[in-house]
Formats: sequence, C-alpha cells, structure tokens
Amino acid sequence: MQIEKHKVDELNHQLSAKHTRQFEHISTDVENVEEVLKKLGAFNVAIPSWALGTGGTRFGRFSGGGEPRSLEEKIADVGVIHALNKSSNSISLHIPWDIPENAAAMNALAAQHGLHFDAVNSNTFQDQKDQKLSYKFGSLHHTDKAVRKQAIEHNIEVIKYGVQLNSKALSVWLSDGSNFPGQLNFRKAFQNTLESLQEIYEALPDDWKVWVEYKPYEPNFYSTTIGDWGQSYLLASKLGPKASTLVDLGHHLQGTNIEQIVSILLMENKLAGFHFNDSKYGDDDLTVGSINPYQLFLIFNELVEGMDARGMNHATGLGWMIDASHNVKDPVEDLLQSVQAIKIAYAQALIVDKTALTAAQNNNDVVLAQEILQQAYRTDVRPLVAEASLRNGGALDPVNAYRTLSIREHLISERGLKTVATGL
Ligand code: LRH
Ligand code: MN
Ligand code: MN
Repeated sequence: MQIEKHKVDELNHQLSAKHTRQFEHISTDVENVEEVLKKLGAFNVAIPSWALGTGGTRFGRFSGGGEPRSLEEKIADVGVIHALNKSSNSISLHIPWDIPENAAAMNALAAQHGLHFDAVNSNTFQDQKDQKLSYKFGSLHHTDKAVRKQAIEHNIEVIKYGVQLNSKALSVWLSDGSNFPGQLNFRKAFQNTLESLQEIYEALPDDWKVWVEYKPYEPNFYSTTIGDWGQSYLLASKLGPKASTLVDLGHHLQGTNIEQIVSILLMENKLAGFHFNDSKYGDDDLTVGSINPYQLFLIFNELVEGMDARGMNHATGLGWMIDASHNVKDPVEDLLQSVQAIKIAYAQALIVDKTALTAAQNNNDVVLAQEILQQAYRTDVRPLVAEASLRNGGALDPVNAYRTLSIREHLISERGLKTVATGL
C-alpha cells in the first residue's frame, strides 16, 4: 500500500485556511521561526518493527485487522507513517522476531518508501525454537560459560544482519537478573556481563556503536544486572568509545528525574539515544506524551541545551526511536500520535528563551526560570509542527489523514481481518 501524494495534498488544501491563520499567529511570536522549522523538518524518529502489531499482556491479546504478517508488510506500514508525517524515515528490527533473509530486497523495498534501517536489536530474553541452551537464568551474565557464548554469538549474528541492512548500531537489552535474594552473585554477574559485552564489542565494525539499555525490574523482580543508568554507564565506560547508554523512558522507578540523567549522560558523551514511550506505573509502553508530556518537554529542553553545548546535530547526533506497545489502539495511529508528541516537545524546547533562562539561573531567580520554561511549554506549537510537515510534503494532520484516507480499511482488504503480526 502506497499513499498517493496528491491525496495528502488535497486534504492539506481543505485544512489550509485554518492552518495559515494559526501559523501566522505563532510566527509573529517566535523569533527564529525559520530555524525552528528547519530543525523540525530534519528530525526523524525510528519506528520499531515490533510496534506495528497490536501488543498484549500475559492475560491476553486482541489482534487488530490488517496487521502486517511479514517484514515486507511492516516496511509498508512504516512507509504509510512516513508518507503522512515525513518524520519516520527508518525502521528498527528486533532479531529474530524479524529476520531479514534477503537483505538486498529489504533495503530496496525500504528505499522505495524513503526508508532505511535503524539500530538492530538482539534478543536473548526468550528461548527460540531449536535453541540449544536456555536463557531461563540469564544470557550474557549466566553462570555457565556455554550459555554466555551462545548469547554472544547471537549478538554477533545480529550485527551481521545489521551490516547487510546498513544499520550502524546494535541495541542490547538484557532481562538478566534474579528473582530472589541469594540467587545471584551480583559482582560475578556484572563481570560476566562485561566480559560478554567485550566480546560483542570486538565484533563491531569501525563505524558501529553498541547501545546498552537498562531497566530496573521486569521480568526479574529482585535484581536486574543492568538495572539503572549507573550500571549501564559503567559498562559503556569500560567497553570504550563505541558504547553508550540507551534511555528507555519507561525503564525508571516512579519519580526518577530522567531529564537530569539525560543531561549528565549527554555531557559525558555517553548518551546513545532513546526508546520513547510513556507510562503511569512502570514499563507501560503507552503512547509518547499521553501521560506526562511536561516530562517529555523537560527532557527535550535538556537535549537541546546539551546538544547545542556540544555542537551536535540534533537530527543525527543521537538515536531517536519509539518503543511502544498498543493493546487497544490501531498501532499506526498510535505511532503517528507518538511521533507528533515528540515533535511537539522538541518544538517547545526549541523556542525556550535560552539567554533569559541562563540569566535567571545565574541570578538564582527561581520564579523567572520556571516562567521561562512554562512559557515555552504552554505555547501551542502544533502549527509549527504542521508547517514543517507540510513543507516536507507530509500531512498537516497525520492521524486525520490516515482516517480520512481509510488506510486501515485498505490494509484489512489487502491482508484480511484476522491477522497476527509477528513479534511480541
Ligand atoms: C524491554 C524493552 C527492550 C526490548 C523491547 C521489546 O522492556 O524496552 O527495549 O528490546 O522492550
Ligand atoms: Mn526499550
Ligand atoms: Mn521496555
């Protein structure tokens, strides 16, 4: 399924009078509007291949109609998202949930949709069919060297797939941990993890990175071997310059100041990038910006400030990716909403009066500092996001366009009503 550009243009035309009014209104207030638009236009967020089907919980899964049944169909779905928002030009694979058997064909298909492949993710948190040794008690941290070796080899195989897809990073998340006190020697588990990661690191091509993701709990409920940013940072530091820490927004205990973590990792050049999602309780994987959009804005405020301080390119300097799971929404709609939420937070961060904020901070003017941040946060920047999309040939209102063009209905007629996406 390919979206014809003229159909998007027609829809934009219908919304154009209202949009022009709103855009002109905000343009008079935002000083550097063209620069903001340029940055928004260059910004892209990768779509995970595992988020294109309906997720579920251990209590059940309610599949939606027209779900992608193959990697080809997942690429097509990301193509739909990108055609509408012009901000999702890459797809991230989780191997072996998606195995790119014919990489050349996948590259060609992705390119047809204006897409490329982002980081590849390894999976040693599940046992696969015909797998020799079990990951029941962990993978890279395992007490048994043979299990560690199997997990290392899997990661190296994932790198090989990634090389064929022109990916540039391996993303590693381990569920390794323990469920009960006494089960694990923490020090040995950490050292085993480090040694295993060192072997994987050795297999990285020169222009590759390895991103080490952390998570405090689940599926283990007493300890996780890479449980927080400190443990991830320690591993990344010991590994070397190609290794850095990946921040998944859902992987923090309640109340954690994520924006501060981001700021410090960025300062140390150890921030790999993000898995964006939102949550109320834990690793809920809800739509980005649906629960706590202010936190997302504060994170972007630190990112813009920190990346500018280091002279980094916002669009390419870090890995931007969604990691979500939708139990009741159409996954494509949910992903469109997530990308919009990210761009809104980014736009708000771009319009923060940085000079005034620095002065307020230096003067310890706490009230003024808050006023400055909230002035940006409370500005309705949606016309800026819409204008950036329009200029790139995307839709002014992607979710509305998706619905008006009856994309899901088309996908159902193509693929059937009872479809189950591969993956999670
Ligand atoms: C773990 C996680 C990790 C996995 C993905 C499926 O909770 O965030 O990134 O690879 O979910
Ligand atoms: Mn994640
Ligand atoms: Mn997660």
